[in-house]
Amino acid sequence: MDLSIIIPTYNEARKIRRDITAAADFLVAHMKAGEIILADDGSRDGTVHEAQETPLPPGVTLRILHPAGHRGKGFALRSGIAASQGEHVMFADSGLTTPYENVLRGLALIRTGQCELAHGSRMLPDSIVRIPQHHDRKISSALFRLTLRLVLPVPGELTDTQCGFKVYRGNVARMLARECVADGFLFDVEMLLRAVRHGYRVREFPIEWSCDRDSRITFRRSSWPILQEIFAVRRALASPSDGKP
Ligand SMILES: Nc1nc2c(ncn2[C@@H]2O[C@H](COP(=O)(O)OP(=O)(O)O)[C@@H](O)[C@H]2O)c(=O)[nH]1
Ligand SMILES: [Mg+2]
Repeated sequence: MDLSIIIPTYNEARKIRRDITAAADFLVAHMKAGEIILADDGSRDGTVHEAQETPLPPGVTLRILHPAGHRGKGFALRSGIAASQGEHVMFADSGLTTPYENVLRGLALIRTGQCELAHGSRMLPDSIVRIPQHHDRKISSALFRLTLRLVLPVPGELTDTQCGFKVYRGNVARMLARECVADGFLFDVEMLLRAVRHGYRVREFPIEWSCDRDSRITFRRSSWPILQEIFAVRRALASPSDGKP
């Protein structure tokens, strides 16, 4: 299995068919064998039903994880990574904000031994932003990045830790995800910090990106949980028992 594609979803019934079809087409065109894992999280709008009804080409498998209750994007991604079998594991937000082909650059970095984690970035000179974020979201993202860097040792050279398009060496991702504690949007930052701590290498690759303004994040409702999670990750990393089974 070359690649596992994980799509985290929370109430994405309107988009999920297009996501799955695009992911499956990509796997058929570029991989010998691949799987799609829907990491759902208690969606109540029929996301799972829509996913089950999406036709798949031969050779592509779709696994649907939908535990009872709602735990957050990070929890869903952790479950998706634990269930994955790919030599490489990627995740991509619902909504096709970045074409799947873009991951080939990240995979090339891993396959040529340049890194174990490859992050899509919207901020590199070769990145293409087709539809930019609204000003209010730009401001909240900038505040988030500033807070993150004040509280956690995020490597200074990384330009876009929050991009929802990342690919990992599969066995490394499965090991790191087992250690992670973040249930929410801090999950990929925690993966990154744990990777650095273990001596794994992280590289960025440029992506094409179109902002999807239909978001589950709102400044009013999401800021406080995200802030709490930043400190929860800091505490977990500082704990003497961290990483021990
Ligand atoms: N499983 C799960 N997925 C989530 C949750 N919140 C958001 N997502 C998914 O994560 C991806 C990015 O979320 P989105 O709200 O678009 O965030 P934004 O792109 O940063 O504005 C989408 O695929 C969402 O469906 C959640 O609580 N659980
Ligand atoms: Mg989005």
